[in-house]
This record gives sequence, C-alpha cells and structure tokens, in this order.
Amino acid sequence: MTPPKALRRHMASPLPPGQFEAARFQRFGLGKFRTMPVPQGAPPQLAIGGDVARSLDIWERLAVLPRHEQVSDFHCVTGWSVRSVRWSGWRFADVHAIIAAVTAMPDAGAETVVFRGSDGYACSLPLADLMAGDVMLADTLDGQPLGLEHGGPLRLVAPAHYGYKSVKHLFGFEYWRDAGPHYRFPKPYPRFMDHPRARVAQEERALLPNWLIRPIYRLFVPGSIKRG
Ligand SMILES: Nc1nc2c(c(=O)[nH]1)N[C@H]1C(S)=C(S)[C@@H](COP(=O)(O)O)O[C@H]1N2
Ligand SMILES: [Mo]
Repeated sequence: MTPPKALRRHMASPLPPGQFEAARFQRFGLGKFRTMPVPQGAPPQLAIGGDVARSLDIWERLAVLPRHEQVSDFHCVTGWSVRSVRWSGWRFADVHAIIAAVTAMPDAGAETVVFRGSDGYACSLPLADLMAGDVMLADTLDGQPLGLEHGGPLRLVAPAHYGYKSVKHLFGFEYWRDAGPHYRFPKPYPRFMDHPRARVAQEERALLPNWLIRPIYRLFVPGSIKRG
C-alpha cells in the first residue's frame, strides 16, 4: 500500500542539521538513568502543581479528552534520529486548556512547565512551546500500550525539541513563574546541557557552541543506549 501523500512527503524530508538515522527506535537513558529502576505497580498519576490555585491529580480526567494519534520523527541530542514514530494519547494543549487551566488554575505568568518522571528525571519547557499541535502526552507506541522501555505508562512527546525534553514515566508536571529554585537538570549533569527550548531545527543542543558539543555528544551514543 502506498502511504498517503502527507506521509510520503514527511518520509522524504531531510533530517535536521547534525542528525543521523538510527536503525530502530532505541531505548535510551542518560547515564545513571539508564539503570535507574522505574517504580512499578503503583497506581498511575498525573499530579499538577507549582504556582497554581490548586494542586491535584488529573489522571482520571484524561479520559474526557479527545484522543490524538500522530506520526513524528524523534531526535536525540546525541545525534540519532528515528523517522515516523507512531504515538497516541492526548495533546498537551488540550490537557492544559480543558483540564489544567480550569482545575489547577496556574497563575498568570507561570509560563515554564517542569515535567517529572518516576525514575527521578525531570525537564522543563516553555508553556508557549507546549501549545504546539504535535506536543502530546502519549500512552501508546505503534498501537501498543507504552511499555516501560519507552516511558510507560505516560510520556511527553515534543517532536520539535530534542529527545531529552520528552520526559518518560511521567507522574506530574508543574507550572512556575520562575522554575529556577524548583528545578535543575538531573544531577550530575551540568546545567549547560539543558537548553531552555532545545529546538531541533535551530540546533539548540545545549548552552555551548555546536562545533564543540556535536562531536562530544556523538561519543555518548553507544554507551547511552539502554539494553534489555
Ligand atoms: N524519565 C526519563 N525520561 C527521559 C530520559 C530518561 O533517562 N528518563 N531520557 C531522555 C532522553 S536523553 C531521550 S533521547 C529520550 C529517549 O526516549 P526513548 O528511551 O524512548 O528512546 O527520553 C528522554 N526522557
Ligand atoms: Mo537523548
């Protein structure tokens, strides 16, 4: 069967600057997170907090939202990319507007969102970037429930940003006016690794020049791919 025109165009588009195509969608972990146990068996939750009128768990409410399916490319900051990954779940823009804005009521000006994973990983993105139509909270991959290796039970998918922004094993997120005191890129990683936006098209890999960071990151590819 020939894929539809939009998908053919998508598949033919070149990779962003400095990326190479990986054979398959690899399970990836940054250093210690490669071996960090993910707590299992606890009931799933999606806790909203930070500078909000009310902190609450919205896991049960996700079911009221329209489901969304998409095919998007995935770009790890170390350089590997995977084409055409099929996700389904909910658009973050819907989670924000239909649930969070009404129930948690983030303060005006709380424009940075910090996402937290149950392995201790965390990352932030500007709320404005999260409103893009392809930013989602995904609970399936390739039509199957999202397994632990790719971030089950729920993960962020933000295709226009490097993979390190797409937090796996999501159990909550927070809105902050100033995220500084509440969040830093997981230790022991240096702060310069965490670009506030990390847009792939602009090659915002880190807060260091790309001529320096590209070859260094390339060295991390083999050691960072999680086996098992
Ligand atoms: N909770 C958590 N989320 C995470 C990571 C992690 O180690 N823990 N690694 C990040 C990085 S660097 C990448 S490239 C992607 C990889 O997703 P994958 O394991 O599904 O390939 O997840 C991101 N989200
Ligand atoms: Mo990554």
